[in-house]
Amino acid sequence: MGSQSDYSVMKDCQKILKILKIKYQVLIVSAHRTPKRMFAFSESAEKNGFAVIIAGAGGAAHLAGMVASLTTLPVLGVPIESKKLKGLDSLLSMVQMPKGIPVGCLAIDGAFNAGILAASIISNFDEKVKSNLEKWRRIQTLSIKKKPK
Ligand code: RP5
Repeated sequence: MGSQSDYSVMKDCQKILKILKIKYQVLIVSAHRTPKRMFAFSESAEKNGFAVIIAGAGGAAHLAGMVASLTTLPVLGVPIESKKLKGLDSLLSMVQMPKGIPVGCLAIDGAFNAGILAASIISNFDEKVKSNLEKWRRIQTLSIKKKPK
């Protein structure tokens, strides 16, 4: 994520990754405040065993796009709600990536879904994660009542 201030939202992602037993790292990597850290992380991510990168950032949220430009790993972007524009700035910065370098953009503050989507991608080659995800989805379905209280 781009800042410590994104963590309250990105914790949701951590929550589902833990439930689905997916190994992860949580880091602050800012495209503009720590550009060298962003380069080093992105360029070595594949070699370091990452399968998916989830980038949460707000405002002029260029983190996901910049990371995506430095790796061919799938990059999922979580636009974080901003104070001034309620996250519309973050959303448009991420979703409007120019042709050639895609970012899979989630909803504003959609950190939980980013984790689920990462699990779906990982499920393509990891049977254990696939079965954890399927189980979690079954439980979710069963938890939905037929009638409201
Ligand atoms: C972005 O600027 C971060 O991703 C964060 O959402 C936003 C504000 O950062 P702080 O000023 O709270 O550190 O880089």
